[in-house]
Amino acid sequence: RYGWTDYYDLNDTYDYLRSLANEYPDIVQLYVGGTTFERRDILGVRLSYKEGNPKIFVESGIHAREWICPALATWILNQLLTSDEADIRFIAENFDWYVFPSVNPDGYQYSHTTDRMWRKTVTNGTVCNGVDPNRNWDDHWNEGGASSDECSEIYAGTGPFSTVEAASLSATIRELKPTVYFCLHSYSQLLMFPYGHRYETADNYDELLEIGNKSALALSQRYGTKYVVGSIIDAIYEATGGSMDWAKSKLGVPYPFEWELRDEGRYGFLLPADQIVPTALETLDSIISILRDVYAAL
Ligand code: 0X9
Ligand code: ZN
Repeated sequence: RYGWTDYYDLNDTYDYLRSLANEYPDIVQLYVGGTTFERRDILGVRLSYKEGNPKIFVESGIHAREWICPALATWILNQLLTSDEADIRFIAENFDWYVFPSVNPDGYQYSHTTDRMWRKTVTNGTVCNGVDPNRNWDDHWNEGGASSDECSEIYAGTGPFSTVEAASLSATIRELKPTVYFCLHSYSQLLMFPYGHRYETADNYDELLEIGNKSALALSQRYGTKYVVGSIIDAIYEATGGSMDWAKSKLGVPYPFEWELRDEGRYGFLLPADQIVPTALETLDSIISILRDVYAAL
């Protein structure tokens, strides 16, 4: 019943992960990445074909209303497990994948049941509900492009890692120490890398820009979809306390990339479900390009 011609809620998404772990027990295991305000698990899977691979962490759905992200994350898992294309076999078998389709599960469920345009976590705030989980990480926390106003869409929380979601997920990422960190967001068609602040540029900025430009070219070749490539602050805007900045600066993850997926605003967060598969196909082209370059550089 789960598929990619429609969007699915949290329970269906988690059931799909459980079905993969049942169907492919030697390759896929369930992996709890953290917990939430409403006591849900941040559920993901580990996918590994052999020992000793570099790790990829896929953080999807940190913003609740960006529904294309969980759909893309599960589509990628299905491809890694079932495709016989050489490029896909290569990335499946030469990396260990830790994929978390919805790292804001309370918010994702709330966006299905109550408010389709919900972005933040769910909390019982005194005045307003929720924290922007992509402003709550311990790197230049609340130093620009974030807000101390509980009612703001970019509310940073009461301090770095004040949310159980970011605190618990960051502990898992710290333990894993991935080589590659992918963030999935929508929308705007951007491919970004750190940083979202003006205090420094990434130590391997030139390499990330080159890999990113090649990747956006690969993405465009399927349907002509255009992506803008750059650091967060250059490509989109100043945004501090984001997960990818933390992964780069505090963990030293060498290859962090973040997609703002389709579209450019015609449908925005309400991207029609018939664009899930085309979006996924072109984004996988982009991912393959990055991972070919990363593999060559390691
Ligand atoms: O504002 C955001 O969090 C992201 N855009 S979105 O429309 N998906 O909300 C961009 C954030 C830039 N990324 C980081 N600061 N890591
Ligand atoms: Zn987002």
